[in-house]
Amino acid sequence: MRSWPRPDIPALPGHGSAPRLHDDASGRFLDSAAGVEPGETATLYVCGITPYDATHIGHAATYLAFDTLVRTWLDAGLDVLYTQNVTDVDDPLLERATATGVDWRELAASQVELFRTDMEALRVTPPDSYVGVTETIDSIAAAVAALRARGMAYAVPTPDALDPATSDWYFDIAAAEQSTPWVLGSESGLDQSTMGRLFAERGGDPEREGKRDPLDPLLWRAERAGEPAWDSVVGRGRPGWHIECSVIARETLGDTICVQGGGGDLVFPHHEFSAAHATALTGERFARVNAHGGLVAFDGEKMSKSLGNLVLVSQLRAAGSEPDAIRLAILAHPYRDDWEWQRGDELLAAERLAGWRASAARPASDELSAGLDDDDALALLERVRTRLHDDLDTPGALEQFDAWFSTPHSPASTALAARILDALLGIRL
Ligand code: 5CA
Ligand code: ZN
Repeated sequence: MRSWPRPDIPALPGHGSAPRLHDDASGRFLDSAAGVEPGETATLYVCGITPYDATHIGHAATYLAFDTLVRTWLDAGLDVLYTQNVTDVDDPLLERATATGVDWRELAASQVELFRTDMEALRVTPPDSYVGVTETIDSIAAAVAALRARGMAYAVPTPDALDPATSDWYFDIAAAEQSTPWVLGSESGLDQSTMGRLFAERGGDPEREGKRDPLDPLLWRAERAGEPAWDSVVGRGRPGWHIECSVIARETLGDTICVQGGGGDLVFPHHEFSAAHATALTGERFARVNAHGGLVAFDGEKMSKSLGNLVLVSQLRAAGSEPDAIRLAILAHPYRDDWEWQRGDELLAAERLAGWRASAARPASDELSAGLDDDDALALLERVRTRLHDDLDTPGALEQFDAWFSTPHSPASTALAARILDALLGIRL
C-alpha cells in the first residue's frame, strides 16, 4: 500500500558509522549493519500498526527509534531498504470494528490514513515497502503449506470452522527444533516460564485442545461465521499473526536481514516465532539483530489500545503542538527505556526547542560573523555521531545541542548545527 512522503534529509560533511545496537537474542551490543559497506544496502523490518487507535505516543516512540536508526545508516553512507507491515486483519481489529459498528476494512483504511498523516508530520522516513496483510494472503498461505510439507505445521480439529473440511494450522515447535537451527528462546533470550506467561498474555492460546505443545503458535485460522476469509491452498481462512511478518519481511528484504525491530511487547511471542517460521523455511538465521524499544506508559500503565489510556499524536497536534516538539519530547528518552508520558511533556520540549531557536537567531559578534568558529560545528557533529553510534543515544545527542546553543556561534556554524539536528534527529530549528 501507499506509504507517506519522504522528509528532506540534509547532507552533512563526511560520514558517521552504523551504530551498535542492543540485540535481545544475545543480550549483547552488535553492529547494526555488520558486513554492509558504504554504498551497499542495510535492511530493516519494523512491525507496523494494527490499525485502530493510532497513532499513540508509544507507537510514535517505536517508529522514531527506528527512524533514528535509518538516519544514522544514511549518514554512514549506506543505502537502506526498509519494510513495515500493516496488520489489517486480526482479532483485535475485528473486535473493535464489531463493537463500533464499522466495517473492519473502513476502520483499517481510516486509521492507516491517520497514521500516515502523523508519520509525515513527525518527518519519519517512510518504509520502502508498506505492506498490508490483506495484500499478502496467497504468499502467507503458501508459506504455511511449505511448513506443512516440511513436517513443521499440523492441523488441529476445528469443529466451529464454517467448512468442516478445513481446520486451523499450528507451527510445531518440537519439529522445528529438531530440523532447523532455531530453538525456542533463541530469538527472545527468555526462559521457559517467562515465555509461558507472555504467550498467554499476548494473544496466544495455550489451552487450545489438540495442540502438541501449549506454546505452538497459530499459522492459519479456518473461516468462522461472520469473520473475513480468503480461499487458499491451506483452506479458506486467514493468516496467523507471526507468519504474516515473517513472509512480508522475506518477500521484500530477503532471507536474512540486518535488523528486526518493534516495541518491547513484541519480543515474545511475536518476534520469536516470526523468526522461527522464517528459519524453518530457509534454514538461515532471520535477523542478525533483534532490537526493541521500551514501552511508553500513561497514568501508571502501558499505553495500550485495550486499556484506552492513550495520548494521540493527532490530539497533541490539534491542540497546537508542533511535531518537532513532540519528536523532541520522545527522543529525550533512551529508546530502550520504559517511561511514562506526563501531561505537559510536549510543552517542556517546546520550551527547550524555543531556547535553541532563540540562541540560533541571536546576532553573532563581528569575530564570529567572520566564521572563525566553523570547526566548532564539526566537533559538534562528531560528538552527536558518537552518541548515536552508542545504541542510538538520542538523549545524549540532544544534550550536545543544549551545550552548543548555550554559547554564541557564527552564522555558518549555526547553520551547520541546524543541519545536524535536522538530518540526524529530524528536528528543525
Ligand atoms: N501490528 C502489530 C505488529 S505486527 C502491533 O503490535 N501493532 S500495534 O499497533 O499494537 O503496535 C504498533 C507498534 O508500536 C509495535 O511495534 C508495538 O510494539 C509498538 N507499541 C505498541 N504499544 C506501545 C507502547 N505503549 N510503547 C512503545 N511501543 C508500543
Ligand atoms: Zn509484526
